[in-house]
Amino acid sequence: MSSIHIVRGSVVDMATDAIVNAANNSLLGGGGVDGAIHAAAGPHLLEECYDLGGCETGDAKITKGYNLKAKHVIHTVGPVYSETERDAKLLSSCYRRCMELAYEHKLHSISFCCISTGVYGYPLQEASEIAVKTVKDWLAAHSDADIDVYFCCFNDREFAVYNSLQK
Ligand code: AR6
Repeated sequence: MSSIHIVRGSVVDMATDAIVNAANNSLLGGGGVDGAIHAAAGPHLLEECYDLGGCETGDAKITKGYNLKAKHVIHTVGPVYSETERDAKLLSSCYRRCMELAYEHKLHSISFCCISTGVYGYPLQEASEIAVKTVKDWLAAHSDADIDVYFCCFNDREFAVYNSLQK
């Protein structure tokens, strides 16, 4: 039986089977949550990322978690907000691909940060609606899945927006 939770805190600290990194196409680190995850995981994460050969926008790739509390990191690349129809498709694809990877690897818990809503400029309200709808739809289509999903809100604004969606 799967479940969805909204929590206030950093995805970096989550002791779930996987945490989701909002990465860039190189998968070789960056700022924001990407920098924080690599700093906490240690240098072996970057070594594994070198062998992945990057990642397309809307896709995701999985690595080990190294020094993190999480066993795995699922690296996904959200769209840079462009005010075109592609944005929503690509962002939705990120969430779907992360859920697929979690399922394929038989993981039972996954923590998402708010992909694309920082440096990549995706408006938080729109992005949060896509995040929650995509995950709900995916879980509805996979009733055999047993995955607890955590949406990690790094600041008060994210937490308020995600909580307002539940009503
Ligand atoms: N710890 C935890 N969460 C954070 C942190 C942190 N230190 N910093 C930001 N967040 P962002 P994006 C949350 O900007 O918009 C990187 O350089 C933030 O509140 O990290 O997808 C990559 O390499 C938000 O919920 O990612 C890419 O180049 C979420 O993390 C680019 O930024 C995503 O914000 C990706 O931009």
